Amino acid sequence: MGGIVGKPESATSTWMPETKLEAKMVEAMQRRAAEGTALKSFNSIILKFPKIDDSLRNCKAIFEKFDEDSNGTIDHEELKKCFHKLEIKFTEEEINDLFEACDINKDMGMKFNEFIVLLCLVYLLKDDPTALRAKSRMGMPKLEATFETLVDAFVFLDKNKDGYVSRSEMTQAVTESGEGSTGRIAIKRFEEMDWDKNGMVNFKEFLFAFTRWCGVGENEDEEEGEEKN
Ligand SMILES: [Ca+2]
Ligand SMILES: [Ca+2]
Ligand SMILES: [Ca+2]
Repeated sequence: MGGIVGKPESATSTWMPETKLEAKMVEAMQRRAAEGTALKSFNSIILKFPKIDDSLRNCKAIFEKFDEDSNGTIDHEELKKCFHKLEIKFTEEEINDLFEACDINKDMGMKFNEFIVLLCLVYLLKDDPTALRAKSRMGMPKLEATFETLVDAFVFLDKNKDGYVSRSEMTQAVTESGEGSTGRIAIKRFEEMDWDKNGMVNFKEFLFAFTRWCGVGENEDEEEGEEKN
């Protein structure tokens, strides 16, 4: 890698969300950040990887349930029914925005990895502090515990609580934990996460990175043009 050195980046500058959905994501993340994080070190995130991995894989059954015609993709109609069954209330516009944001290969459908990211975003967006925090929101308590861990990890990394993880925040998190070689891997992972190479990682990018690290979606028929460094 290279050519990223001269990019202006500071922990104090505010990053403007580009879409309404992203603005809502950032808002929800900041609300969540105000409650703090249970994670104490970068290493504690790494230690949770295997459990997250397991849980995301088990999510396949949920995916298959909502992929009614079993074509390996959840289309718009199937997604609407899925939300209806989970009693998740979204406006038509919100569903469209979510769908578009998560349909990264632009095939007008939710593949398994895209679906996981979508569910986790739903989990974050429907995190209404005035309502059922303790109660399972989507009727999938195990999966929600995993989503909570992912949100927690993001909150831990987002030191200035602006809803984005910058490269310097990633470095800070790693340095604080005093981890040398793990740290270098972490920075490399950051580069992997930062798809549009703007020096900032939002929650969606973070989630997609997780699904790739866990190998979810690797056996899809269409490979996502994996970058090799
Ligand atoms: Ca389908
Ligand atoms: Ca897709
Ligand atoms: Ca930040």
